[in-house]
Amino acid sequence: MSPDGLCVFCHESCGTCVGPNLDDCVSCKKRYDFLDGKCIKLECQIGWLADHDAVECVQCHESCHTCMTTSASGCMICAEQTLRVKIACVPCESVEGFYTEPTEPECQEICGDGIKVSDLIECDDGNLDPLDGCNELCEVEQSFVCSGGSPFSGDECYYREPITWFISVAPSDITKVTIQFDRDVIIQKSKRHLKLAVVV
Ligand SMILES: [Ca+2]
Repeated sequence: MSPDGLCVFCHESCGTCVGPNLDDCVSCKKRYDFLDGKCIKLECQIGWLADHDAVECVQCHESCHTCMTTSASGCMICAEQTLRVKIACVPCESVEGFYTEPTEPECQEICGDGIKVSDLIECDDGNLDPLDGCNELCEVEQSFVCSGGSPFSGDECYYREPITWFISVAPSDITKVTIQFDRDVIIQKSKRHLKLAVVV
């Protein structure tokens, strides 16, 4: 109330007051904290948490980007180069199949270790060899299909186009037969010896 007996508004930060000024608050509005006779709003930067009892910003645990409490299990968003496992954010290396790439904020999946634990790689056939369906960057190669990759097993890759092949016979010697394929193939020896009869 003013000296002339009229009602006046409290300061916008006050819940109740004895005057209109910032330092006339008796109690604070919601989301304001009482400190040194004034109601203040704690604005904490990312990675810090408003402690309304101590009326100060406190740092989140180092594994957190943002947090609800300052403990290791209080992260809302995990810090860079960590992964959430149950309630905690742990370094990439703590999770099988992942590693830390120093220049990347996200954990990276290991390529070539024979397991596939995320969608960060297309395939993992347990090696870094190209031309077998899953290349050295763990990308599915053209015309291949890979399947079976899981946290417990690697991918198996198959060529999805049928193989085309040609047979030719040397005119000078009909016992010499040439078979040509449209791509590299692996010739497996059969236990049975087959005689081929070539008719020209
Ligand atoms: Ca490969």
